[in-house]
Amino acid sequence: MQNRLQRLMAALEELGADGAIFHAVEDVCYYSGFDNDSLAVVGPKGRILIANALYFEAAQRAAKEFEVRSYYGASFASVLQGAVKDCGITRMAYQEGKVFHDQYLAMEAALPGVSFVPMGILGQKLREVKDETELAKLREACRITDCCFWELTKILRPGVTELDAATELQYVMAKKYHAQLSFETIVASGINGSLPHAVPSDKVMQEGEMVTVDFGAMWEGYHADMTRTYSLGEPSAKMREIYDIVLEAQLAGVAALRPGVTGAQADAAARDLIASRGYGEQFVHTLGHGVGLEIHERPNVSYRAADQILVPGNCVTVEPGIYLPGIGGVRIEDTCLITKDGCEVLFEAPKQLQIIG
Ligand SMILES: [Mn+2]
Repeated sequence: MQNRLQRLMAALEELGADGAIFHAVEDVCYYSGFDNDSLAVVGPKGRILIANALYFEAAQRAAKEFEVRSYYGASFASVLQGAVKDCGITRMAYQEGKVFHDQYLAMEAALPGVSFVPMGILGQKLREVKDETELAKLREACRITDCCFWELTKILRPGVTELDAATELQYVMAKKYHAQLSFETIVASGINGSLPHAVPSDKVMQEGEMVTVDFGAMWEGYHADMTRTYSLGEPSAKMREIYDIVLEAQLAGVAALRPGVTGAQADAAARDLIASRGYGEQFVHTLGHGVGLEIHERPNVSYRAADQILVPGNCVTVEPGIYLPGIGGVRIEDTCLITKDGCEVLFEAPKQLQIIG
């Protein structure tokens, strides 16, 4: 935490601020260790967590580097005033993308004499490179997700609904692995596979269909993100064709990941391959995204990210897909860590087509 707070203070100085207030729970957690309803105020003279009274003691236990104050029995404005003053802040960076307009107006009214500096992407940028503590949690999230890949080979069956499969996976993840879901599981079978972010339905999975499952475990606040497409029995020739192309593109994307490469270059490695096989228009999203305390965070691995240079310690997904309305879809996704000279895929689950039954 000390190291994170030092990097923050240096970045704030560059921004022209002498302190900051964090509203986003991921950032509050990153600097304080506490991951619930609270605001983190950090300045040259102190660090104060303003917590809802319901979480006062929990915040004290978790946030060892912060003084915790509750606003129980006092006005929020007066507690905020006191905290900003005691932290010695006169030019306060704030998360303009995370604050509701009424919260901003209340801050402004409570803090006359304090100038407000929009933080931009500074908050997220400081979380782009994962430290060892974070990597241990990410690895555990990925290990559990790997186990769930095998659980899915038992859960997915012709005759089972998408919703039942998603519910079963969620139960196993909680009961057997004591993990939370990274996000709502996607189970998309047959023609539903053409919806990249399908919501599991009461559609019954059929023999001969492919099923795309996008899922992940969350461990101590850190998210894993995996997608595999399974086949219930022998797939059609068309689905087999697109599976093979997506797999080839996914491997090309992973192979492109190394320090110095831009998000756009990594994206192009997979996208160009899919386009060369005639399915460029059917790969409708970016190659991947950063993962960590948020399921989607920086760095971006996207055709739009020509200025995003990957460095060791970045943790990103590689997830090309092909989506054919009325036929189906395939997506294959790994969570990867950028290393000194390449990348490490944090999953061991196979990517060859798993034919179930
Ligand atoms: Mn993803």
